[in-house]
Amino acid sequence: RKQRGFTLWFTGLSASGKSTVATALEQHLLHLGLAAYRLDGDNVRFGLNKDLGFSDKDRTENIRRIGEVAKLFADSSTIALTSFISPFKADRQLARELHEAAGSQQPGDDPLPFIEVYVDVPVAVAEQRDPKGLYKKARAGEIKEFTGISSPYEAPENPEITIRTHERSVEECVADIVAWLEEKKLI
Ligand code: GGZ
Repeated sequence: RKQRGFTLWFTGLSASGKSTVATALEQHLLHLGLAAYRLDGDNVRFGLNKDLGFSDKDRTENIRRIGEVAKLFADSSTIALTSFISPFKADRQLARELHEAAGSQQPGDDPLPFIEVYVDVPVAVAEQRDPKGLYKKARAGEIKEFTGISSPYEAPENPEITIRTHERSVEECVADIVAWLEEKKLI
């Protein structure tokens, strides 16, 4: 049976573990012989979205474009993994709707599955990790509008999957997501 594309949309604070888990999961999927592609700050914010900063308006546009690109990957039968903070509920909802609408262009088209993965880590934990010293700079006022400190993070209310990287290992988090995907017969 031909692989179906879908999007795994990671959302969570800076230093919550989104990219770490998405990278490990991408490796796992590739080893299974599945086509998977990860979109993250390194390949999107420095390219397609290099004109965007971190104002509310720019974050919204950042997420809109990423939603459109992820949809295209999913439509091409690839598993798209996105790891962006995506702090606003309405923006994540729009990305979800883009995937749902993708299935309604031609009769017989199915919606593209959109799976929200909430990387649920308290601000205190992310701030303790602070791998790039950004929280420290945000506390000092050197970075304005920093998510969790001086810019809001709207936690998902009904994510398909929740992972807690401060309570479980990366491998356990990946295994949880894989089990969910298998149960839904997506892989
Ligand atoms: C949040 C910021 C900010 C501000 C720079 N707020 O831990 P990181 O460094 O590598 O990941 C963060 C990344 C967030 O970009 P996203 O595209 O994921 O954000 S959003 O979805 O809100 O558009 C962080 C760094 O960029 N960074 N300034 N002010 N994170």
